[in-house]
Amino acid sequence: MFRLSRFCIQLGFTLGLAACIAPRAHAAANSAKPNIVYILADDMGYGDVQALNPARGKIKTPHLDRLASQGITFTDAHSGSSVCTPTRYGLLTGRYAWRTRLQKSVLDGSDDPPLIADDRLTVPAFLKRHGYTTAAIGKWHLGFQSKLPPGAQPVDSKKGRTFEAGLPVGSEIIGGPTTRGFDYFWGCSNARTMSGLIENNRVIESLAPIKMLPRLGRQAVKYIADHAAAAKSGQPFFLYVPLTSPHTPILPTPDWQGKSGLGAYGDFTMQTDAVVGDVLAALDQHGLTANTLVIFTADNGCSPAADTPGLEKQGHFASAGFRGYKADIWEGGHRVPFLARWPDRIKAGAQSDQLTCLTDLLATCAELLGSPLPSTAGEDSVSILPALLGTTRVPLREAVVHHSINGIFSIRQGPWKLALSPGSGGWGKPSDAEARQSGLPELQLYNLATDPGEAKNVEAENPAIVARLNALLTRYVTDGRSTPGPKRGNDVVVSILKSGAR
Ligand SMILES: [Ca+2]
Repeated sequence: MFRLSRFCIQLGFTLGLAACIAPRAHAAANSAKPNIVYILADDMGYGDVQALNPARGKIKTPHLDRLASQGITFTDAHSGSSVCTPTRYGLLTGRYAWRTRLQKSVLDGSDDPPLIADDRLTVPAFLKRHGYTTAAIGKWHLGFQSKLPPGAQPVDSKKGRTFEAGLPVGSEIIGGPTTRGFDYFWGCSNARTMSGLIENNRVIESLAPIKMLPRLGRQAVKYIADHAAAAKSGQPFFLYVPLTSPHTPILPTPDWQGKSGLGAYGDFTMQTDAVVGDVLAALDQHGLTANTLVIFTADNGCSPAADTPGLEKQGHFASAGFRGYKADIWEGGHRVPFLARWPDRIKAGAQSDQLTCLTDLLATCAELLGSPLPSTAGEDSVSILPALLGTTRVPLREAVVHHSINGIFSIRQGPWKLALSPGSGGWGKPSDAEARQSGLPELQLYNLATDPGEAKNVEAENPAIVARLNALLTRYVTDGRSTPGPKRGNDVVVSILKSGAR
């Protein structure tokens, strides 16, 4: 639907068909701009949300369950990648991260040049153009560089810098979130190599990881309190909250330890749910709930670092029966919880099986504000607004491209999913090397409608489908975009087949 609208707009501008865009502009003008709160959990499986996995989920998530019951649940939503950095790039830019220099894995965490080019339109930059105040509170993990304060001595022998201990207080952050569309940033680089606690472009404190999650929650609540009055008098906010949990280090604070009865990961996930509850309570307290679009999702699936075999033995299946976990090309790597609530516009208790990708935020915001994107932005972004509002059940996306930690591609269209590797493409068993050793085919084709667990590879029986999906993926790569519009370049040469594949 939006592909058509977007085409319509482009056509409208080209041929002067004003009637083509009038209905959308009219619709946007009639509704107040909502605040947008986007909460991104780090390494949380589809099955970690109780409401999404009633049969095989054992972790209590009352606040996420409430969000689901008050809004819409998407059952076929995907992170752009099976790992952190590339998903975050796609979320904020509407472009698949495999079009950048990052062809696999993640950024190091500190002192990596920013992955988002300084002239690229981001979601917060777009929203700022439309009167929004913007903030990111949490884990950035999209690169920045740093300048140590005068007199500071590097202590890390590996890189000649101080990263393991955190950047010294007073260090300057260069190319960070406040240069990529955010008015305000409070948080850290990533969850593993702590950069120190950063406010805007300055390290303000060395960091004790165990305190990070509750502090992030308090900071998000404070932001809502500080901006409530302005929001009610016409200046909406966009608050992006990329949480550091339940990613490693899995460190629930003492008041949460033992709560789940499933070990540290269960406790930490419950604490994560409680932080979401605190944010929802702040919106209630300040009278902002009705006109705030809250989205909750995750940057990739549950990590094996959560001790997934141990959780499974206790009856908790973090991928809810989907195959694999974080890093893999299988569904457990990238099918994520996706809940959206906006009481003024979204029907409570709704469900949608729309195929969507986290890259879709930018185009969704564009349609929401009735303001078309330039052709140089959001090359892989499709508006899901009609699905959010329940005005269509027609598929909005032609297809979604998935990507694993090892840079393995997969493409999904309708029920069909083609993966260009013989194994997991990540950490799951069999790895691609192991799969090759045991003679498994170089390609995997699954029909997710009949085989959601990706148990039966049917590539040999369906050569026409394999060829069609391969051709579509190739076109998306070579066109530099997967949405209608002029061809664009990728930042590097993108190799569709990784080493060893045919
Ligand atoms: Ca992650």
